Order: sequence, then structure tokens, then C-alpha cells
Amino acid sequence: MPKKRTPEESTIDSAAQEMLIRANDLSIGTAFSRADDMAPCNIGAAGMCCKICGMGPCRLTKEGSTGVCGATIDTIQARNLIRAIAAGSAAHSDHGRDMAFTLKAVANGETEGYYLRDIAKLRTVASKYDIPIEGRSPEEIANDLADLYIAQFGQQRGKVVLTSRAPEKRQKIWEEAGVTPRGIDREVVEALHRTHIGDDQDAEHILNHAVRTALGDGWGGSLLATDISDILFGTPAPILGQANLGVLKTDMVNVVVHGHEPTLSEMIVTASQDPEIIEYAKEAGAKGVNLAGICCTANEILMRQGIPAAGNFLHQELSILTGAVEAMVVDVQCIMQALVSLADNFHTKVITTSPKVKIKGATHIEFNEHKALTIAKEILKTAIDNYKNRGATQIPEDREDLIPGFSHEYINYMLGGSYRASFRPLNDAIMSGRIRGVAAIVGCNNPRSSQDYLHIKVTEELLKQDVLVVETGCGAIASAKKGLLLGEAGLDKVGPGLREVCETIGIPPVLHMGSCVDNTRILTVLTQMVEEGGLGDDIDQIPAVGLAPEWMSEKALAIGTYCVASGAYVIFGGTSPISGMPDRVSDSDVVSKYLIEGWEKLYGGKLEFEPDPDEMIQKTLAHIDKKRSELGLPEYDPDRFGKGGDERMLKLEALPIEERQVALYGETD
Ligand code: XCC
Ligand code: SF4
Repeated sequence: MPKKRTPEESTIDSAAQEMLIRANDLSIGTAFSRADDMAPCNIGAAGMCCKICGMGPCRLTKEGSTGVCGATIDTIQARNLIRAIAAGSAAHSDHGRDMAFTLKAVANGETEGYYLRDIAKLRTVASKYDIPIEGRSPEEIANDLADLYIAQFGQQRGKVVLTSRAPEKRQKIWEEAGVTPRGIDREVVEALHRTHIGDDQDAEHILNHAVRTALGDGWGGSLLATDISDILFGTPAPILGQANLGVLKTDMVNVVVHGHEPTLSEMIVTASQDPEIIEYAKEAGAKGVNLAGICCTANEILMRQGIPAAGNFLHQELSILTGAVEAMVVDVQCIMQALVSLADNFHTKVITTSPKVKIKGATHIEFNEHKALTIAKEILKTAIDNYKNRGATQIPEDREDLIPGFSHEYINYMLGGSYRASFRPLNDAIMSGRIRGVAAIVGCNNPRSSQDYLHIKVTEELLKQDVLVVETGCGAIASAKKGLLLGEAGLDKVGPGLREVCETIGIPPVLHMGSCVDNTRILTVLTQMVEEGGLGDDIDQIPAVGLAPEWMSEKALAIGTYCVASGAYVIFGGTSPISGMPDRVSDSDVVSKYLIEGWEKLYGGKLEFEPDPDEMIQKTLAHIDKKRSELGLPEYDPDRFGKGGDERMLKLEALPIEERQVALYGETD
């Protein structure tokens, strides 16, 4: 009999625990209970199964065995991994494609309800590609930018133009390794071609194309998605928000938006504030419409509009379990098919909206940008009409305040002010050792581990060690629910040097930078830190680590890969999809070894799977300290700052810049 975990073992979130008890009482299954019932296939989990042709599936469970075609375990693991990375890149980038088409349509006046909101960003981005901006209307510039971005998908030769935004040295590394992406779609297609039966059968060669594919996502499809989202909906800046199931309201029509693309969710936000809709809700006996987000849709509208987040990935079912949700409106990615049968137990309507995504049994109201506002209102009216069918509800009280919205533009501005916006203070704080280094902690929830546990454990420990943490995706929502995204709330849990920096600038110790597509903001921050000077001349020299403690999606693997290729050390928690046989000696483990040693030699970054959170933390700190020492920075000293450090710093700050630099870092040439 598989072991059934208690609610306390399944999640550290008390709202989730409450809903799991309710699910149990009502005899309703969730991802948590299904994970208990369904042991993962250990052959597939370790990447030892190949099913890409009809001679198989072949399971390579014995040392030295091969598939019917002769494929070795290394080839099979590499092929499985690149296919996952290709799927993840495709998902992100296809989202980017839709954004580019929307931008084009807005520029040509063909949409309803959308505007060019951030003209300054439009001009900044356009000028990176020498698109003329002087004397032209925003629409003309946007039209050119949209054309350029749309062309990146189908481009066959040359290089994806967004890669020119990486540090120069990095671009050369990619050129030399032959992994500069030519066109976003081309690399994904080639990944599929190469892994057809009888094609690329050299694990390292396959994995290098995985890098090229992922770079087309990180420095292509995802980066342009972030650019366009900011142009159309505004570049995020800090705003007060709330997170967890307690944001649902008993006396309002609750509409939960779940998925990824802000084109849908932003329009639903607009429609929910329309007097006609509010009146319609009042006629139905409710006080109005209450919107809440799940997953990255939550992040998109949270950081721009302050719309509350009902929770992260594993909260999608739990929100319906409250009985208080009139409609769950979904678009693409991370939407569990289980929602529809779960919703059958309540009055909740699951509404699919993307032409790409239908779920059997769900209501489909197809969205398109040409009639966006009209469709958004129709969706909300469907939800309001459903209010009268609501039965008994149980909404957990849990709800935390948070401040999201730390775009790279805002970080730049907040550090230096509007006249001298710069990354200098951040670089200085790292160079002096006030901040030991930076950790980007991102990614999903996974019901195979306790929800949020790994994420919070790693985050809290690194904060104590004076590591500044930036977050995106469902990981950011985990920290939000824990109250770590608030200045005051988190600071007593933070090392003394980092605390001083946070207090001086007035920021939380964990910066919420957006959705998963917005991991590109982290790449941009790292690039700007390089350009600011003092931390080496490329991303791999910065004392920084990327972590995805509870990953589950193929997109996470794509993100991890493009971060490694950008120079980062990336650690994934949970299980490794390339672990192979349990008794394998590490020397025969070609694929894992290549992702660590081979990639480090080529890109300065490496990809590791580490299930133990304490090890994750140790490896992160060791890497940060190693990078500090390679840069010749003072060794991290936990007692240097804090009270005593304050006085010293005040004295230092009174000195002229040259003398201050010498006092802090010694003579440099
Ligand atoms: Fe999906 Fe982006 Fe993972 Fe969350 S973190 S479960 S991918 S929603 Ni991206
Ligand atoms: Fe088996 Fe080779 Fe076919 Fe894979 S490609 S299923 S290893 S025969």
C-alpha cells in the first residue's frame, strides 16, 4: 500500500492544510493524494526509458545494455532531456509569439482594449536594434519592433537579434561553441529532428544543441515576451499585494485566473472594473467581482495591478475546494486536467480561453485580441450568472501582504534614484561583502515533496547568510505566502549586512521579479551588474547561483539550461531526470558529468540535481565564496557589518570616492 501523507506532511502552508482536510472530508482527490497513490516510474524518472520509435519502448536497466537500435543509456538520457528542453522552450516562446502578434495588432489599431502603455520602454527596446525612434509615433515604432520580433521565430540563418543584449564576452563564447541560436523555432525543430530514431547519437553533441535551443528561449522568445508585456501593460514597479486563499471573498463573485499570458488576464482586470460589470454583479446579489490569480498569471497581474494571488501551482485545485469560486478562467500551461472533475463537486465553472487549449468538460469561450474587452466581459458575466449556484463555502483566513514588482528597470532606479539610476550600490554592497552574493530561487511546486518546504527552507537559510534573493514564478508566491516579500516582516530573519542594505534602500530581502518568462529580467540584471563594473566582465564571474528547489515543468529545464549557458551555476531540487541506475559510478554517468564539468568548461556555468536542501545551501554558499575569491573580493565575514559595520560605513561614506574604494577593496590598478 502506498503511504498516505498527512496534510502537515503534504504542505507547509496552513491554508493548503485546511483545504486538504476538507478534501479528505468530502472524499475528493487532489494532486497531493494522487501523488501518494501513484509511485513515480523509477525507470522513466531516471531517464532510462526510450520510446521514440516502434521497436521500443526500450528500458535500459542493466549496466551496459542498449536499446533495440543499439542506443546507449547516455544517448537516451540526452535525447529525453533535450526533448523536455525543446518543449519548455516552445511553450515559453510560443507565448512570446502571441505577445508579438498582439503588439503588431495594437500598433495597427486592430485590437479592442489594449494600448501602448510604456512608451519609454518601447523606445529603449527599439533603439537597441537601431529602429529609428526620433520623430515617429509610438505606433510606427511598435509596428517595426513587432515585425522584427515576429521575424525571430521563423528566421533561418544569422542570429536571434536579442542575443546581442548579452555581455559581449558571453556572445563570443556562444559563437565559439556554435550555440548562438539562429531562429527560435528552428532550434526547437532541429532538437526534434536530431532525436528522431537514427539521428544524433553522441550525448555531448545532443546536449550542445539543447543549449542552443534554450538560448533561443532565454535570449529570444522569453525575453521578447517580457519586453512586450511591459510595453503593453506597463513595466512593473513596487505595489502592495496579497497572497493566499484568504484573498477569496464570501460576498463577491470570485473569479480565479490561471495560466500565463497577460493578454487575457489584463483584459479581465479591466473588464472587472467596468461599471456595467459591477452593476451586473450587484444585480446578482454580490458586492462586485473579486479577481485572484494562480501561477504565473497571478504574478503578471499581481506585479502590475496589485491583483491578489490565490496561490501557486498546487493551489489551483485548493482554490476550487473552497466552494467560493464562480469561475476559474485558464489560458495556457500548468493547468491540471483534474480541475474539471474537481469542479463537478462544486458550482465552479472551468473556462478555457486559448485556441490552443481545450479540456474535455470545460466551458470554452475563445479569446482573441480583436474583441478582447467584449470577450472578457462575456467571461465575467458567465461567472456572475453562476453566483446564485454557490453552495457552502470554506475560505481559509490565511492571507499575507507583499510588495512585488521589482523589474530590472525599477531595481536600477531604486538603487540610484531618477537622476543617477545605476547598479553601483548593489555592486558595491557585494564587493564590500555586505551582500555575500545573489541567489535566484525560482520554479514550481511539486507534490512529490512537501509544498513550499524546500523553497522556503533554502530561501530563509540563504537570507541569514547575507545572500540577496530574487524570485519569480511559483517560488515567488511561496515566499509571498510566508511573508518574505515584505520589508519589515522579513528583516529579522536576514543577515546583518544584507539587512543594512535592505533598510537603507527600503526593499524586502526577497525581490519578486515576475513570472517564469520574466526570468529574463534576472539575465538583464546580471548583464547590467557586469556592465556596471567591479564584478568581472561576464556573468559567470558574479557571485550568483540559480535554484529551482521544487521544479516539475519542462519550462524549468529550459530556464535552467539557458541560465547555465549564460554563465550561472544552477541547482535543481527533487529528482534528477538523468540519474540513471542507482548504483552507477559517477565516471560512467556521462550525461550528469557533462552537464557539470563539460558545460562549466564551455560556459562557466553548470547544471546539477541535488535533492537535499542542506546540500543545496552549502553548494550555493561555496560557489558564491569561490567567485568572490576569484574576483579578489574580501572574504565574507558575518560579523563585519551590522552595528559595528554601520559606524565604519558612515565614516567610509564621508570619504571621496577614490579613497573609499581603496579603503573598501584595497589598491587596484
Ligand atoms: Fe508552472 Fe509559471 Fe512552474 Fe509555476 S513555476 S508551476 S512552470 S506556473 Ni514557472
Ligand atoms: Fe528503442 Fe532505439 Fe527505438 Fe529508442 S530509438 S525505442 S532505444 S529502438
